[in-house]
Amino acid sequence: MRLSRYFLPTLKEDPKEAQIVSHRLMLRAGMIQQSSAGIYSWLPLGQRVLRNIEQVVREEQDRAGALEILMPTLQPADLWRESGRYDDYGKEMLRITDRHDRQMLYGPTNEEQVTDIFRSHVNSYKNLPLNLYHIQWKFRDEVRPRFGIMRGREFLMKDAYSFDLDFDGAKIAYNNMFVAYLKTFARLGLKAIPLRAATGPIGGDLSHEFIVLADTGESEVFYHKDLLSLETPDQASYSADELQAIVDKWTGYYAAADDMHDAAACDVAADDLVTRRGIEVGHIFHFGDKYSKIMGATVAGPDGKDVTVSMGSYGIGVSRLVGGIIEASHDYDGIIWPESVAPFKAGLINLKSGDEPCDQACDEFYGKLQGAGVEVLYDDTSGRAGEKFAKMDLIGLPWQATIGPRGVKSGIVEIKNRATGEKQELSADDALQLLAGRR
Ligand code: 5CA
Repeated sequence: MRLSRYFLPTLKEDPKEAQIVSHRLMLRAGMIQQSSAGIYSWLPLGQRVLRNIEQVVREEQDRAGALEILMPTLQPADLWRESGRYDDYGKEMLRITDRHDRQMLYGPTNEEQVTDIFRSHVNSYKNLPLNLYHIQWKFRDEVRPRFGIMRGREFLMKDAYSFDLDFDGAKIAYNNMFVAYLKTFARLGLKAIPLRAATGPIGGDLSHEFIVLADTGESEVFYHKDLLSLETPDQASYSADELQAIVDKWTGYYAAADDMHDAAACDVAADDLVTRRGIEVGHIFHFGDKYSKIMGATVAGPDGKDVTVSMGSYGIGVSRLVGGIIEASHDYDGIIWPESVAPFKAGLINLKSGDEPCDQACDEFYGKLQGAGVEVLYDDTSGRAGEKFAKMDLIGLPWQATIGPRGVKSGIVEIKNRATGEKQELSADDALQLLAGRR
């Protein structure tokens, strides 16, 4: 992509409304634009990152055996009356009346909707276990939307819902998602810690939050320091016993957010207990028959008798993760994207646009990168060199390739690694090999 053709409305100054670094950098890097409180448009660069995160989340859900569906954003109020949550949800729910005076709502979550799908089509234990997920916009009329997309009113969530015959099956489904989450966050370049959590309006008795450490996180967390050095599971699939062993290992260390932390009950030695702040990027719940019972989601069991299914739900804050990753990975100059989610793998800087030999060398190198399948943003504009470097650092592409009059003469491309700052001068061919990941 040529920058001269792109839409990248970067800002030189820090926007006043942004209190935390990720919000500031997302606005400065031209990723988002506020529409109204807690509601944002995603501009091209932001949209690419959002898509990439969504794709990693999707691949790990698919790999874990969950099936992707897409449920609507607008739901009928009647479904929520059945579960009893229409009144309970209170002011956070955005209620809408259609032209026929039917009451609707913009979904804050989808337990009722998915239970309705399940009860309409699944009749036998033979169709279990089943896990259905979607990646869809949610709306919660938060009292205090803040920190940009971190606590939005409209936000993108991956929510999965598992259906099992009994608690033992549901526990395997829960563990399966727990392990999928560890893999997902690791692929996003994050160290996520699972904490035992309160269940809030979703309900149920078994729940974990996954938090990413960041000074700007909304909750205070307390955890055993060894949790951070546990290895992420990497096998494609695990047996039920293996899943349980992994979950036991990760939950064997003390870890709690402020609402669950009990200093008196915490037996971790003071030297081993770390207190930091964290951002909740995922939350999983086992709530058994809370919705299936009241909404009549049953299947015929092996003996022919009706069994109320046991359910869980599993959320990931896809749009929040954009901010979470920036909080975890930035420096004074801007964002440092992990390759797995970077909007482009590399930036190409033409130090002297308009100078024929420079333009020619850059155009040629750009063509080769494209030919090798490297996603590249080519700064072919007439800006000053300093501005171009600052912009590339700000938007945080993992690699920067620079070609200027000096390099053109000697056939040299300067390559910079954004994360380490390390620079090397390479021949165009070697630079191509490096950016194409072949060396
Ligand atoms: N139904 C369950 C799981 S599918 C559920 O709604 N869980 S949740 O309320 O914990 O939300 C799941 C995830 O969505 C959270 O872990 C968080 O990462 C993200 N999230 C929740 N509220 C917001 C918000 N206002 N802005 C951005 N992300 C949010």
